[in-house]
Amino acid sequence: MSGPAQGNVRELKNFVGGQFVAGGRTFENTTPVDGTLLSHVHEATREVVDRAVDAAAAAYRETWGCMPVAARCDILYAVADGIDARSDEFIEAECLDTGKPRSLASHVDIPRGAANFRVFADLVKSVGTEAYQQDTPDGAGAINYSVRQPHGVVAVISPWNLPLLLSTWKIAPAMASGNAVVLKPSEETPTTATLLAEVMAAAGMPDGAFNLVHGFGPGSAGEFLSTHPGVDAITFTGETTTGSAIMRAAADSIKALSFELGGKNPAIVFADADFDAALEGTVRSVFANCGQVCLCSERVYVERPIFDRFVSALAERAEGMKLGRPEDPDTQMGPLISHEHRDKVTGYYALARELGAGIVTGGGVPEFGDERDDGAFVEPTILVGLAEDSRIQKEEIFGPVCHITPFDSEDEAVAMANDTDYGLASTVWTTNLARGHRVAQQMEAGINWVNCWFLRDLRTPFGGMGLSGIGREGGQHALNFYSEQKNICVKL
Ligand code: NAD
Ligand code: 6OD
Repeated sequence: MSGPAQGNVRELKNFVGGQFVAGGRTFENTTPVDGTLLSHVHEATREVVDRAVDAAAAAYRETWGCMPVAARCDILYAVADGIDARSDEFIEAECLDTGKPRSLASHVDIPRGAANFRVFADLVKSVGTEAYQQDTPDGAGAINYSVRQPHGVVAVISPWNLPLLLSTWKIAPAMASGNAVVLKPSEETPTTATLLAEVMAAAGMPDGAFNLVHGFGPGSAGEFLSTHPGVDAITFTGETTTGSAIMRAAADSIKALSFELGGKNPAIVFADADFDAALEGTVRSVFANCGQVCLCSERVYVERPIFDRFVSALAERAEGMKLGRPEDPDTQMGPLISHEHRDKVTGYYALARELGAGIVTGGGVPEFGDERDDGAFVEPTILVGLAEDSRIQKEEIFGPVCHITPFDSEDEAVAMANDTDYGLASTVWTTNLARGHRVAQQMEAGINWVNCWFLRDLRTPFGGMGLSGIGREGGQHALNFYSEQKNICVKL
């Protein structure tokens, strides 16, 4: 990590060609819990990004890209073990950078970071390709088969909400497939990415196979990387508008692109649902990680006979939610990622008020009377009464807030749920199994849950429709994206 700069304040450097290197200037990384300074981060200049891409290209050509698969996988397993061995450090760093409760980082973010490496190392060892026998006019026949080849240099550009989980979800399959990687983590959450670089080095990763550049988007490392002619593919997770900018930047050199973008996800609760399970699931799907999971439900549709009961039960749960510091074991919800993001979320609370929404609970900023008042906390909020075409129902807020709308028929619920330009995830709560299948299959979204939420099998296709993204990752789908398939036709 390049050692503490002063007191507990760290100095985070870029990792290029197996070495930690300084950038041009540094920027400050503070915690959203109370504004304390955590680190000075070295912003990668264009020259540092160039060196990272060159180092990755060399590792792809000379070491990592030509290593036998089993040897590559051994190193990836060592990376997973290295994360596990330093799990407490990773958890603490993720909690400080994001403000999320320790229980979340220790049960979800960090174990998934290690699991991502194991899952894709396992998978790549058994990956197959296709073969076809063909008749030819002369009767001799031909055989076609395909082989896989990595792209070369893959840029991974990742967001702040689940920093280690989401970056490793891309780094692991990219590297398992034989690509060298340059990671650009979010400027808001640079710490676990830097720890990962240390783990990579300790695991015996060849120099240059994994590189890390810190910085921002436009005019900084994000733009330098996405416009770089030496980058062959970009895998990006983040806002839809950023995805558009990256797509434009990558257009000139026709880079392969995989995008996991925003969402405005519906949850549909039928009157025949197991009420307690639907309530519990909706509490999670609306408020987990302070509503900052791309899969969170921001639009909840509840069948009219249970509407009032469900709204008051969800409000009661929101009002009882313990907001606090990550290390407090009672904490259920931390702050938002930053004051800037809080301004955006509270701006939507104000808009809801202006539009005449009923604010069932929340709608403001909590007061603690201690140092948390310098943090980016916001109240969990439930809205009702807005039209389906209002901005609140159309735009991604990315905070602990949902709007609840009543419905009278299955068709009406499906139509309202699908009335969005996004298409990432949906959730249906019902005890009628046929209805669960029927409704889930009608959802215009890449990931659809019935009677659960964020239950993941890493082999399944993951990705969004419409404004929510391009392509699918997960399991074989990820390995397909991270390699070029070449067909070979042999006349017999
Ligand atoms: P963001 O788009 O602001 O930033 C993501 C990354 O892109 C950061 O590293 C940022 O520095 C970089 N970046 C910004 N502008 C860039 C540019 N012009 N060129 C290159 N890089 C640039 O997203 P965020 O605020 O960090 O994350 C929240 C968003 O991510 C939400 O919209 C959320 O829905 C989405 N998200 C989607 C998924 C998914 O799987 N679909 C997962 C997590 C988050
Ligand atoms: O679980 C995953 O693999 C995944 N990509 C989750 C995305 C969460 C969005 O914030």
